[in-house]
Amino acid sequence: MPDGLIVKAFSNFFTTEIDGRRINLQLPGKFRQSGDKAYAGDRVVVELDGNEGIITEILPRKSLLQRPPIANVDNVLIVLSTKMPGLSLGLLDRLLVLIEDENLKPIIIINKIDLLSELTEVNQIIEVYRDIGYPVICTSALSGEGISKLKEALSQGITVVAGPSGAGKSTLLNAISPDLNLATGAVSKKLKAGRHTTRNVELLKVEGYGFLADTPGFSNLDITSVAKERLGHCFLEFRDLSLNCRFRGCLHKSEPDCAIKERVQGDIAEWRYKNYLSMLEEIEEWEERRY
Ligand SMILES: Nc1nc2c(ncn2[C@@H]2O[C@H](COP(=O)(O)OP(=O)(O)O)[C@@H](O)[C@H]2O)c(=O)[nH]1
Ligand SMILES: [Mg+2]
Ligand SMILES: [Zn+2]
Repeated sequence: MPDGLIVKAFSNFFTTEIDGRRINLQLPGKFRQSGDKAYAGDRVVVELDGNEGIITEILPRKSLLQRPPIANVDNVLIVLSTKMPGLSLGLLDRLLVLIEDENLKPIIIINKIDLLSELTEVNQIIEVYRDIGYPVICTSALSGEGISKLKEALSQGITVVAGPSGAGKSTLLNAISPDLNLATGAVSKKLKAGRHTTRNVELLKVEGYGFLADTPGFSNLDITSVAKERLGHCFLEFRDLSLNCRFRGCLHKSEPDCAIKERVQGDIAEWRYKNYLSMLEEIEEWEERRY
């Protein structure tokens, strides 16, 4: 039996790509009864009968992103812009926490660099994230600057694009592959409003780069699903340092001899620590209300 990749999930219908062909399949009731679901990004074994068929097996998945629901994501592109909307480090750090919590590998893109008279305005920020270990690429979807670097950084597989509305996600994807012809600007806002109401996901095939999901991606930036003990782990530069905290399970807040607090402004950027504290507070408040 052939296997295929689900590229589109719409209620119980799954558009599946099998040897370059697209076939609409349904998930038999026995899966639903056992609570197994299928998602865009899943590899499935199918039983074909002409142009129809059924899914007989969902192959083991490496990962499952919750919002948007996509299985087996290989890359996450975080697209921010220098201006319109301005660079929000709070949003960036939140996205990074969600991505680290899912054990995914992000690429940070700072788009609209054509709107800066000098790159020095963002250089310090870029250095901080590069030192942590994140790839950062500066682009202008308008002038084409950085697009070839971005293409090089994209590996095969499934790529999800995240970031605030208006940062240039769709314009960048069009620059990578003009065939995509995605709606940009004001037009896309209307489309998005419609799309938000559904949980349908579509993976777009990009010749040479696998599949891209241009969803409102991580539009719900709720971090309360992250356990407070795990939050520090989602700040990569805290990981090794926190071994030197006096207490195991130190939350780096008010504990004595905290190695993280000691390094703020040194190895740790002040805004990263502040963003950590405000997320921690949010998680603690949510946990208190819950119990
Ligand atoms: N100046 C400038 N404008 C851009 C750039 N990339 C996108 N835009 C504009 O920003 C607006 C929003 O872009 P869009 O791709 O729809 O953003 P999305 O909501 O993230 O998908 C559009 O009017 C684009 O033309 C860029 O690199 N430089
Ligand atoms: Mg868009
Ligand atoms: Zn500590």
